[in-house]
Amino acid sequence: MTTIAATPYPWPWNGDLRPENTALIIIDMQTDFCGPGGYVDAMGYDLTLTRAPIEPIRRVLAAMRAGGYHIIHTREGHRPDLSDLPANKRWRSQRIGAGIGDAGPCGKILVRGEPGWDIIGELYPEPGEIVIDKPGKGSFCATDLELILRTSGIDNLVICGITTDVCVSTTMREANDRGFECVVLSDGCGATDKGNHEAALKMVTMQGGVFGAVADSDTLLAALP
Ligand code: C5J
Repeated sequence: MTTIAATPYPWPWNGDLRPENTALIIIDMQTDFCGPGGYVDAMGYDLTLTRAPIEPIRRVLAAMRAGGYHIIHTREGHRPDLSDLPANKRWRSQRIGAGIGDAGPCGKILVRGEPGWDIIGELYPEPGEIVIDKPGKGSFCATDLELILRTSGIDNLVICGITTDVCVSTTMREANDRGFECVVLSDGCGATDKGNHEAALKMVTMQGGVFGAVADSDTLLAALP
């Protein structure tokens, strides 16, 4: 029986924490969300907020790779012909001056295969690690993530990445509804707004852990079997 000292309960609920049944899922650590010239930069947000989790994730990724845990990366992005880009999503991004599919300093914003869409070098997937390409905020929508998790016998998800209040939160909620046991790393995620980051983490812990639990990366690393 192994648990980590998470809030609001020792995680996972049943103490069954093993490399075989546990995955680290790193959400959207792409240049478009945390690099100069990318989508978040074009919208005018402070990149230090979305870059803050890089180092904590790097340490957790190294430890979980070494421990033989499942490693899953996600990328938000659209087909080059934009056939999977809803018109309202495109319109809203254009309104804020960062049109998805439009040319920018890192190539076409949030388009698969473009430099800005790629995962940052510090956290780049190793050969054999699962990479999920998703057109939306949640990692389960229009992807094969659930099939992969069930086929691999994964019950527990350690979730990190960006942004806390959007793709991390949506993915955690989707996973929780499907019966997966989730913990989100408080210093392993970040948002374009500090208040939203804090609120999104707080929401996880209400109602006894309505979406799972919250822990920081040092606490996870200290307890990881
Ligand atoms: C956003 C994300 N914020 N990865 N995507 O549009 O959170």
